[in-house]
Amino acid sequence: MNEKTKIYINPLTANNIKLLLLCNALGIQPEFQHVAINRGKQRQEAFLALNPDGKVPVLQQGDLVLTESNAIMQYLASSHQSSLWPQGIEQQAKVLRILFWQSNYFTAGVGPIAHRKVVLPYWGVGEPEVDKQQWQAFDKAVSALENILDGSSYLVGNELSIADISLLAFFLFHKRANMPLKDYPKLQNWLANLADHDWYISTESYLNEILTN
Ligand SMILES: N[C@@H](CCC(=O)N[C@@H](CS)C(=O)NCC(=O)O)C(=O)O
Repeated sequence: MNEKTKIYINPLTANNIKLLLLCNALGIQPEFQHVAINRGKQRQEAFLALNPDGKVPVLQQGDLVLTESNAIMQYLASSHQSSLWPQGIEQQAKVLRILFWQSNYFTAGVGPIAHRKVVLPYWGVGEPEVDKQQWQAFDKAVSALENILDGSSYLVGNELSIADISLLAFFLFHKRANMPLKDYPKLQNWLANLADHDWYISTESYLNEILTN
C-alpha cells in the first residue's frame, strides 16, 4: 500500500475497536485520527464531508474514502494479503455471513452494555441503567453466538478471520462491564483463546491506558 492510510476513529466504541484489533493483528500502523463523538465532532461540516452519516470509523487513502467498519476490515485484510480475509468463496461467504449478522442483529443486544457501563461513565455523562429488556436482548444475542460457535477456537474454519474480530470488539470491556457470560462455555473458550494473542493484549492495554487517564 503506497498511499498513506488514515483512519478516523473513536477508540472506545466497538465498531472502532475492531480496527485497533485488526491493525495490531496485521502489524500495520495507519494514522489514527481521533474524533471526539462525545463532543459532537462527527457532526461538524469537515467530518460530514467524509461521512454524511456522521459516524466513525472512516478510512481515507488517496481518493478512497470508506465507511462501515466491516468493509474497512475487509479492505485492510485483503490489501495486506492476510488470511484474516480468507481465500475461497465458501470461507469468504461464511465470514460475510458473520459480519452481516453482527451488524444487523448482534450489535443491538451486546453493544449497549459496555457503552452504558464503561464508555458513558468515562465520558462523564453518567451510567444509564441497563434495563431488563436490554439484558434479555443481551442474553438472546450471546446465546445465538454460543450456538454459532462449534467449540473450535475460531468462528470460520481453523484460522482467525475478520469475523472473529468483528465480534471480539464487543467483548473487549466484558470484565469492566461485568457481562454475565458464565452460562456460555463455548463463548468463554473462544474469548480466552483470542485474549491470549499479542495483538489482543496490546489493544487491551492501549484502551486501559485511555480509561485510566
Ligand atoms: N455500521 C457502522 C456503525 C458506525 C457507528 O455506529 N459508529 C458510532 C460509534 S461505534 C458513531 O460514530 N456514533 C456517533 C453518532 O452516532 O453520533 C459501522 O460498522 O461502521
